[in-house]
Amino acid sequence: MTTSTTESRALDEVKIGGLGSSRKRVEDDRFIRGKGNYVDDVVLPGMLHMEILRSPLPHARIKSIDTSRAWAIPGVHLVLTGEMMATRNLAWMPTLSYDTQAVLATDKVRFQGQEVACVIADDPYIAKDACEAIEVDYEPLPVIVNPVQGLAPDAPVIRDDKVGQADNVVYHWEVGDQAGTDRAFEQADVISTLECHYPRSHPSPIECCGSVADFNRATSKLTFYVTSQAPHIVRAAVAMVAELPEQMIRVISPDIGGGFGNKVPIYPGYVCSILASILLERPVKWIEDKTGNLISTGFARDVYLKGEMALRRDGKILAFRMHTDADHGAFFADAQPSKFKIGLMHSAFAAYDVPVAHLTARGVYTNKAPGGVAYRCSFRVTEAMFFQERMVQAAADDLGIDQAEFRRMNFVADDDFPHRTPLGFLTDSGQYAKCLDVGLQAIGYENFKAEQAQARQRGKLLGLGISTMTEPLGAGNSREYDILGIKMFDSAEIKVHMSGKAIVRTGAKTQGQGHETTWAQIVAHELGIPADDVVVEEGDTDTAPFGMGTYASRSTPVAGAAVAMAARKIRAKARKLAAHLLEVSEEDIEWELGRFYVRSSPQRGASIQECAMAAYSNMPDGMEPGLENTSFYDPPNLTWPFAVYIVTVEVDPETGVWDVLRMVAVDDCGVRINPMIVEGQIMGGLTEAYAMASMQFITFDADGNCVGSNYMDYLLPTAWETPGFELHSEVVTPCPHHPIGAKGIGECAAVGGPAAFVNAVMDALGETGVRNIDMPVLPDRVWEALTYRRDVSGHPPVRQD
Ligand code: MCN
Ligand code: CUM
Repeated sequence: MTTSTTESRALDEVKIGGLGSSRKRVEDDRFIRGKGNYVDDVVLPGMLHMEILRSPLPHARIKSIDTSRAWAIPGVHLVLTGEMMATRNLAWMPTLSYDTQAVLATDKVRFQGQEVACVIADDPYIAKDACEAIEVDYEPLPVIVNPVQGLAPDAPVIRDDKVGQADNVVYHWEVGDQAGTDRAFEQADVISTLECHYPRSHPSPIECCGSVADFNRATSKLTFYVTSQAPHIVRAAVAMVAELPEQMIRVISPDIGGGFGNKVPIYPGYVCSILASILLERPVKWIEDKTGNLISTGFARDVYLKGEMALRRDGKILAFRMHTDADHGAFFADAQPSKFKIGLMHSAFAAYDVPVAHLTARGVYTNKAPGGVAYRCSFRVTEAMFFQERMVQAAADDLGIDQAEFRRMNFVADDDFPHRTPLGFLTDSGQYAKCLDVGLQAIGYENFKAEQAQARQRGKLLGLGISTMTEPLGAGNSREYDILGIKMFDSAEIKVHMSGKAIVRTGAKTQGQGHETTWAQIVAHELGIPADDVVVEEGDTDTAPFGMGTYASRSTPVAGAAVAMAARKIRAKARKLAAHLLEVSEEDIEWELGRFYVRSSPQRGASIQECAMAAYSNMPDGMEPGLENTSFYDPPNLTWPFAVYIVTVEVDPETGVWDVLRMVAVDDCGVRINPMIVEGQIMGGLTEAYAMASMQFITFDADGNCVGSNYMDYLLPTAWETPGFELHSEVVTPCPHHPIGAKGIGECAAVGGPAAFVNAVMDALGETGVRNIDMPVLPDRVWEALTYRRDVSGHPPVRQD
């Protein structure tokens, strides 16, 4: 190829797989061939298998545990009980929220499915049989399945193990300006109210949780394979709980078959497999079964939301107040920033320009599995956005103002960033009204309103629901965000080999999000090394730099930023190497993608690959050899993506069945590294949103039995049930503080989606006076609402006898 001296020789970024390239996911090569390497694929010589005995009762005192029959079964190597764990100070462990959690129950069981004993045997079947041979004598206690029962004055104290715990309250928390909010309510023309329940939901990844612990007595080293979204946190926790020196613990998260938040907490099974391996000096594998996963691992939501909005007649929002009661189950085991007890619930209404607000929150212990925070949510933002958009719709209806118009007039304006929200966040950027306009245009808003009116005359119920969301993604900054005191930041390391190929490692851990593809794209963008020449590795604490892991869509905002920053350090060194190769001073060097050149004669240049070779073979005097660097990135702020989701539905008033007619999604996550992966994230999130809104829940009967511990009761939508989604990507507001302008996207659709579906059904029910149907909006609930013209609550039932 001949080029004139003035013509740029920069590489074509999309062709080398840089930003904006819809590069195919490199990890899929092994996944679609069935060649992934999951925890259950790890097989070590002499490995034993562990199974867990779980409590059938939700609340009971343990009178005795007889393990003699289990020990007698051939092939059984060890039976662990709480009593044995206690001799090593391991019957309880600290949670990631400064609470404690039973590893194996000693005094009481506190939820159905709680871990009571473990058997380690030659194979999982022997271990399971031996679990059934353990005899536990339980004395049943009264059961609490919701916060109302938990807060009753005569309620039994679930956490009687905690010194000074006289009731079932986990915490009281508040934020905002109560007096100012009260004054604003006095000025209101109209006050709108809403109460609803965001039900428990469950991430249900294809792969359950599991671990293989391999303690080697000869080296004193523990190698721990685990399904964790945050392997470095696991290493720290194991060091703390098992009192092993941190340098002797190697945590490896291999391929992960979906996480969705389920794989953030530390589970008793992990701890038991480690202790068993130490005691037996053999590798011990624990793989949770589906029911074990559904019944006992990190749930999400289960929060009661109540709020009021002070409104001026012309539609201006003057203030809001909100109260939430969160059902935390028996242990406060959420992983979340320690300063904020109810996660980032106070992000509610962050997209709206509201002068003053007040939020109170209370956490309550119940006889349910610990949970609250996981499932595609940046720390309870899902509940915050759901309530926000349900409330906004109710307020628009109360005022008789068009729902789209009401949103538009109250949005934070494009030129009003950074914007301080009344509950203390600083949102960074956005074009909210533009996103809304794109969505309304796409759905054909004006036409729909006419169709809806005509349909009503024919007795058909059409509804249109709008939901917006802005989500704080990318914790920290470290000033405000920590988990157990460990500041939230992340890291990346890049090593460029002499041939100009590279390896990137980060402290994040992909579970299906495609980091192996996208981190290489950031390197391609920053250095001009083709993405195919860059391999990405995550999840091994012996090789990866420290990081807080992948959840709350923090990887792109934090670890991704670290990749860009590390690449820039590499480029700075490569520039010196280029100056040396070209025999000019560094000041005379310019950069274009993939190449340095001499400013005065652009045809004289050195490619990044030539610089890499020079780092190993021809460096200037006094320069350290090699081309590697690490960056620790402490973000200045969270990134704030924005989205508008619009759904149209048709409700059959005879049966309550509703069908989605169309769904339009407008997501603005700043610069898209890989547009195809971003679309995949949005479609996956919308599918989960549809599932939560329409069919999915895990509830408990009045006796505390978990309903939904199998896939007959807990429904996952297939491609057959899932509606089609129309995605729009034309609105791009680059994040002003992120090195490549990207914002997180991993959870947006699951966060903002549910309210769009519910709002659509509520809109269809229009003139019935029904204000709320709790999720899942099952046909019988819709029928009940229509037939009896009343709200339908999804609260778990309470025993009447
Ligand atoms: N991306 C991009 N451009 C952007 C933003 C993101 O190309 N502007 C890409 C990223 O590089 C990454 C993916 O999109 O490959 C998601 O990035 P990000 O938003 O940073 O989210 P995380 O990587 O931190 O993933 C976490 C998020 C969470 S918290 C849950 S829960 C969830 C989700 O991701 N779990 C998932 N999506 C999931 N997708 C799959 N397949 N499996 C899970 O378990
Ligand atoms: Cu809250 S689920 Mo994701 O943050 O792993």
